[in-house]
Amino acid sequence: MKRIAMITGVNGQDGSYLSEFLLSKDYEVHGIIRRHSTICTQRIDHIINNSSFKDKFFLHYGDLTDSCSLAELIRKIKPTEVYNLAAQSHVGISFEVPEYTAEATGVSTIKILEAIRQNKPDCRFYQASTSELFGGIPSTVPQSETTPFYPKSPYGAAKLYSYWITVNYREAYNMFACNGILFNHESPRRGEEFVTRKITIAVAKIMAGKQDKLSLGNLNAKRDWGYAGDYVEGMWLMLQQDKPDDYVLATNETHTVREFVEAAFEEVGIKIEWRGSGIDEKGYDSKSGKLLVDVNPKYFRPAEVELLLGDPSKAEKQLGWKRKVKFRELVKIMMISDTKTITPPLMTD
Ligand code: NAP
Ligand code: G4F
Repeated sequence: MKRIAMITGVNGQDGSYLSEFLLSKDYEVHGIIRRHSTICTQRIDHIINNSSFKDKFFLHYGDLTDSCSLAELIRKIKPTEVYNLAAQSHVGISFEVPEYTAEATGVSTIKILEAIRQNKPDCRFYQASTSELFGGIPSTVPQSETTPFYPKSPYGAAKLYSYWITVNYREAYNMFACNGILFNHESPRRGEEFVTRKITIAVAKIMAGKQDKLSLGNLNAKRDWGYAGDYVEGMWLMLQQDKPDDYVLATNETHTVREFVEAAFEEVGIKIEWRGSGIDEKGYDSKSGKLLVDVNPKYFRPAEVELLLGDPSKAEKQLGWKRKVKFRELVKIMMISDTKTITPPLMTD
């Protein structure tokens, strides 16, 4: 049978890695992009411009908030698998655009599920669920498929709806619908407003003399950070099983934002010495004494998820999935990439 995947959010971080992965498995891949006033396909340009994918990789305009376009796309493409990755995916920004986040990250999921149910009910469906669902109960770690949910943001609340409507369509209509409850995963393609990429870009710019210091919010937050390239394989594995189910993908390791900062600076030979506490905490170059990191309350969130640490044992056992890239290697990959892109200014007379 011809394998046809439809990916919403194809030009996001995960969409770009998933496209590469599925094309390597000989899928026909249909990516959904929304219209921008400028072209925003940087993460998939290498696929678009690769002539060997000319008859295998297709882009279509669509929008998560527009059920007409989603239904028409399902009718036209007739996918065998749909990966619903598109979302307003920034937790901090979801406090600023809460209603839009509810539409794009929550309600949109039923539009896709209905479009599948009515037009291609045998199509398998992957929903990009998230560790943000666990949010507010830090005592329950490590978090697994059986940990109670307690979202702490408009983003988390919207994803909670998407999680349950996916379970509901599986149970009510016998659809092959799965939730991947993914913990944070990063890469050189990570959006620049997420903390890891913000850090690696800043360190590269500081080293190139293009930025003075890095300003951050909560340095104590702990995240279970993995590599996006590893996680897209897990998404695909979920849709290859005999029965649909929900799975956590995580590394089972957690690190503070402060540790990520230290690791990124270590990659360029700088040891950070911390002084002060709370909003007065500052990070200095231990050799030169130069101020490199400070705290700016504007990056604090109205409510914060303090601790995420995932238990991926179900996925490891049932899917045979295992993350390959470890924390320090991830920081290194991101630092190498950003250091290459951000070059020092040219010397002039
Ligand atoms: P991302 O880089 O922010 O990509 C999100 C994609 O969604 C972008 O391509 C974006 O398009 C698209 N999108 C947003 N609003 C849309 C709309 N109204 N209509 C159509 N497309 C729209 O996110 P990611 O890191 O790849 O994450 C993929 C999914 O996994 C998201 O649903 C995210 O919430 C979830 N997730 C991510 C993580 C993580 O750590 N990365 C962990 C758990 C769950 P534009 O490029 O046009 O903006
Ligand atoms: O990188 P972040 O913005 O990611 P966050 O909030 O954990 O969300 C990401 O992972 C979720 C999975 O758990 C996904 F569902 C979601 O789509 C997204 O991909 O922030 C990480 C931590 C937070 O505690 C934040 O408060 O870093 C803290 N932080 C400290 N200073 C900062 C900053 N975050 C950002 N973005 N920018 C800062 O300056």
